[in-house]
Amino acid sequence: ALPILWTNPDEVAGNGVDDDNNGFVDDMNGWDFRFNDNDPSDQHGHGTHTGGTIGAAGNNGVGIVGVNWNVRLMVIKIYNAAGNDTTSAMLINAYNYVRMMKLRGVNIRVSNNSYGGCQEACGYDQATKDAIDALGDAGVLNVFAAGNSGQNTETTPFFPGSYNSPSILNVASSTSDDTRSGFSNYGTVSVDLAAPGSGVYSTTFGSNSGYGNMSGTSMAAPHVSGAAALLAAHNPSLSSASIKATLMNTVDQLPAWQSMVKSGGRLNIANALQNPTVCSYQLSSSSVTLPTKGGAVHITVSAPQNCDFSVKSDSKWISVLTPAVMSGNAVISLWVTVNPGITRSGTVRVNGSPITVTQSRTGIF
Ligand SMILES: [Ca+2]
Ligand SMILES: [Ca+2]
Ligand SMILES: [Ca+2]
Repeated sequence: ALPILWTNPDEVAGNGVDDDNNGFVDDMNGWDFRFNDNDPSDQHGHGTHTGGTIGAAGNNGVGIVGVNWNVRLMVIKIYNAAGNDTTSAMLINAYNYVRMMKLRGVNIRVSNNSYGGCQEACGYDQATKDAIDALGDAGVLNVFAAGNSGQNTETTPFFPGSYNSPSILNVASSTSDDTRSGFSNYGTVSVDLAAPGSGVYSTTFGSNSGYGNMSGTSMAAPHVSGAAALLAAHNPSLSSASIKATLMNTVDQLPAWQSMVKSGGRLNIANALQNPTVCSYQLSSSSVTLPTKGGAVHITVSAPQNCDFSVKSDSKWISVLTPAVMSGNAVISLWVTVNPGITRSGTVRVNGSPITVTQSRTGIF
């Protein structure tokens, strides 16, 4: 049956008043960021199909069931009836709305993002990435479709899925034979795992009782989103990093996927429910002191496999030499500039936790 929509508990429908004072009038089920109105109803069909895969209602003898058949879906519309004509600004507004609602207490655990490429995300866009990162920092796991160009995204990125963000889980499409769908993008760094995306049967647009097949990484991503929502319901204390790591660490390892995606395999939800990975990040040191001449600092991070974390410097004089996003056991390298003046201290944040870096003029020149 059709998915069950999330309903805004603090909004009164149709009274023309922004009852919950969140800046959006009568946002009962989400928002339409393409046409900027409170009716995000699908006019195309793509959203209805992916929504059904995530959460078509079950245990009622009607049609299909979603991966999580008790989930509630907040509907965010970003396309017109032809399934295009959106902009990065509309995407950013959508991410910001979801983040705001999460911070206001709505139990949003996962965003499903079955879209990408031109025109809304043609190339690398820092503002778009920052908005996704901010949504991730608020505690939302962002599941993306890896794209349908049949290309290696390490050499031909497909955004937003290809952004290097701890909160992004980027999904390729597999066939019923567990091989790569011919259209599916792949990449051993930027694509995380595979899920079924060829000939997926789900809810169709325009009827409350219609079902049909569609193919694409857009159909693979919602299998992973549904699995993430199921995992979050089964074990609410799992962080989004833990859910991401769990889904990657419990795939069925398959020869066809070994050199195609980071995890080397295809989603296995039963395995994920039974074998959670709980991400924690142990630092070899939480404070370091350097002499005036500065130099390199190396910090070891111990973390379970596929537990991703960001490394950010709060201070201009401390640069991060290693990548801004790392995973599992890793060594972070920092560079501290020469300081001829007074003693100073700054911070570098690993998964949000501070490392204090102090540079003292009493040190060795
Ligand atoms: Ca409102
Ligand atoms: Ca209202
Ligand atoms: Ca509308």
